Formats: sequence, C-alpha cells, structure tokens
Amino acid sequence: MRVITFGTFDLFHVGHLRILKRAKELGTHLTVGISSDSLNIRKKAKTSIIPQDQRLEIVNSIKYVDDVFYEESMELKRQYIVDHRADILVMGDDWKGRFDFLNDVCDVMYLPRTQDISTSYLLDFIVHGKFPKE
Ligand code: C2G
Repeated sequence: MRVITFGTFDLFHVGHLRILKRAKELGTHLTVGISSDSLNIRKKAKTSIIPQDQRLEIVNSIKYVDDVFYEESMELKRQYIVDHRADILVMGDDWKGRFDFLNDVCDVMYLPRTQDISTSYLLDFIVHGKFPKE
C-alpha cells in the first residue's frame, strides 16, 4: 500500500517524526508533500523559518520517507494523490474532515497529533521564554 501525507515541517520536531512513522506503518511506501514557501504564505499567512529546500532535505533524510515533492497548492491534492499512486492519505487530526471529499480516490485517515509540542510552542518558547500552557 502506498501512503501520502503533506505538511510544512518547519522547525522539525518529534511530532513531525511520529506522524511520518505512523503514516509509514500503514503501508509500504511513504510519499511526503512539503508545503512550498509560497503555499505557506497563502495557507497560513506565515513565512516558514526554515526555507523549503532545507525542509525538504530534512524530511527526505527520515528513514520512514521514500519520496518527497513540493506541494505548491492545496487545490492540487487530488492530482498529487493520483500522480503518486497513493492508496491512503494521512493527515493530522487538526485537519479532521477537511479532506474527506478525496475518499473517491484513496482512503483518508486522520491521526492524532502528538500533544504538547508544535512549531508554535517552540516559537513561543524562543520568543517568550515559556510554553503556552505554563
Ligand atoms: N503534527 C503532529 N503533532 C504535532 C505537530 C504536527 O502530528 N504536535 C503533524 C500535523 O498534524 C501534520 C504534520 O505533523 O500532519 C505536519 O505538520 P505541519 O507542518 O504543521 O503541517 P501543516 O502546515 O498543517 O500542513 O496540505 C495540508 C498541509 O500542507 C498540512
């Protein structure tokens, strides 16, 4: 089974690593679409800290990952799934329900996020010296 997932993977942390591990365990081949810098600005009105070529290089070196490409547009998800012959789309449950419309081309699964770590938490810690929950 071929699995595909998408993400920015900015300030790569263990939450990112674990979703890639769990995604790979659902099949035998994992493709990862790395949100391009321009997509991030459109999607989150945010510039990622780590540029796209470095984010791609990091994710591509993870042992669970077989293939990477740049996700240039949210609207192209169906095309990416078909082009990469994916049987399963995996997303974190922060996206729950948002990609159900793609279940005519693949199984759509949402996995629980790792608690208490995220790029925003890290940034908050760097900027304010504490995690949001403290
Ligand atoms: N993630 C996680 N646990 C965390 C943080 C992130 O499981 N604590 C997961 C997210 O749910 C996502 C993946 O790690 O599946 C990448 O996270 P982001 O870089 O924040 O991805 P995002 O910008 O939401 O991009 O087309 C959709 C997107 O490109 C998803």
